[in-house]
Order: sequence, then structure tokens, then C-alpha cells
Amino acid sequence: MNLSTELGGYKLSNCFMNASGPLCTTEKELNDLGKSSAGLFISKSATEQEREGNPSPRYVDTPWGSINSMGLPNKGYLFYAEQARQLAKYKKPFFISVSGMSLEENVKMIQHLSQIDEISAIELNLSCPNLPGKPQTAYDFTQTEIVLEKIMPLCSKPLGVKLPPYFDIIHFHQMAEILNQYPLRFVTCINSIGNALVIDSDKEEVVIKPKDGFGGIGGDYIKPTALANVRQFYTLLKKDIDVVGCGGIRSGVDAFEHILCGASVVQLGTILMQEGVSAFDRIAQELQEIMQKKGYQNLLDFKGKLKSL
Ligand code: YRO
Repeated sequence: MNLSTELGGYKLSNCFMNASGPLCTTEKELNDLGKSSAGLFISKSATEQEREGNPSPRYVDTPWGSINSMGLPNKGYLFYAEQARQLAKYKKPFFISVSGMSLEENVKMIQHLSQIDEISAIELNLSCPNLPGKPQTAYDFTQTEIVLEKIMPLCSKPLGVKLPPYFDIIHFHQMAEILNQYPLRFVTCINSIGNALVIDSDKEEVVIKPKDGFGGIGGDYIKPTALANVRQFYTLLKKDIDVVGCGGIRSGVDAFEHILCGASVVQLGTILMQEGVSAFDRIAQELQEIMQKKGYQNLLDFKGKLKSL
């Protein structure tokens, strides 16, 4: 059974990577990902300046997944650029996620990161803060186009965008129409479902401290929404833009479903927080067992081939 795939022009030994966010902020965490069986790995979203992020508790596991309002804690983009040089020894692609506090900040970071050979590709987090009084960039279609128009020409690395979930068919079409205008290499679907509220009924209290308890949810809650977004963008995007699936993958079956919907690569988020990097081995093993039972040798035997009734 062969789990190999390609993304951003790189050949990958298998289709698993971390989602940007969990266990990819510090030098130790990045080295653990380098040593893991993941086929590639990515950093926490970087800003120009180092950030401490929000006060704790800011990530909590729940029976069906997780909620977080981390507030972009990261060591600053120059740290991840330096890490890229060190991490090259692991001989697998290393992507940097970028999430500037403004368009100018994204421009500055991407121009600099483009010059560093050891960085394989950039994932631009379109959930990045936008103009005050406006929704996040990816929910502001006009601003999304302004951002891509500015950034695409000055990014000389393979570039992908990380999208939040969409819930309306017209929004899938509007976003795909914008993305199809640019030489993007991949689109990652989905970020956490934003501004959810998990509460503790015994204590009659919220479970995370920032934002009166509101935060992005991941895990089991979001798999159907993630699959819908992977499927829609796989169907609507030009065939040279790959889809990366993220959301609710904690077993081989979940990974199989994302690939069936069209994902070329799949990311582990909440399960990576809960289980650590051994999750890559377990889930890859489970996916291979499913493929064996079904008589599939390669991911291309079933990628995108979801049937309708
Ligand atoms: O709180 C975060 O750092 C965070 N958490 C997520 O689940 N997704 C994200 O993209 C981010 C960083 C971006 C933002 C939510 C702080 C604007």
C-alpha cells in the first residue's frame, strides 16, 4: 500500500502533515514533527513580531473535539526562517504559515521568506485579522482579492491559502472564482469553526478564558463541515490547485473520507494535540488497512471519487 502524494511540486512519502497550530510553535515541537512519520510539516502561523498570545486556559479538549482562542502565540517569522535551515536535515518539506496583523505585514514577511531556500512553501492563513469593523479576511471577498492581487506577484515560493469554513453555496462559488484567478498551488480546508461556545454546565461557566469563552472548535464537531468544504473546492477549483483536507481527522476512516472528497494531503489538528506525533503512525496504518480491504494500491485509486446518489 502506497500513501505517496504530491503538493506544491514536492513529492511526499505519505499524505499526512500537522495542521498549522498544534505542536508546531517551538524548536522542540518542530524537531519532533521533523522526526515523526509525517510526510511534511508546517509551522504555527507567524507574525512579524513574537507574540505571547491570549491568557490561559486558551485551549481545552472536549468529548467531541476542542475549543481554542490562542491569539496567535508564535516566535515571529524570523525564528521560523532560521528553523527552516535547521530542519532541512529531516529531508522532508517544511512549510511556513503566515498570518500577519495587516496586509503590509504579510507582504514584508512573504517577501523575506521567499528568499530562503530551505522553506518549501508558504500557507497564507486567510483567517488573519483584517481591517477593524470587518470580518476576517476570508469572509471579506473584496479584501481577499486585494490581498491575493498584492501578494501573489511577490511570492516566489509555492503558495497556498488556509480557508475558514463556508456554509453557503454562493460563498463557495464566489471564493473559488477569486482563487481560480491566481497561480495558487493549494487550498487548505478548513480552519476551526470560529466563535463557538463550549460551556461547563456544572460550574455554569465558560471553559476558556479569552473572549468570554468564545473560540474556534475542531475535532469531531467539524468533520462534516470540513468534508463539504474539501468537496466543494475540489469540484470548483482549477485542477492545478490541490486541496489539503483538515478537520475532524482522528482515524484512518476520516483520512479516507477526506481523500475521497478530493484531498491530496490531510492535516491533523485536534488529534495531534491530544495524542502527539504518534498519531501519524497510527492513522497512516489505519488508512493502509482500509485501502488493503478495498483493494486500493494508491491514493489516486480513490482520490476525489466520491459517488453521488
Ligand atoms: O487563536 C489562534 O491562534 C488561532 N486558532 C485557530 O483555531 N485558528 C487560527 O487561525 C488561529 C490564528 C488566527 C486568529 C484566529 C488569531 C486570527
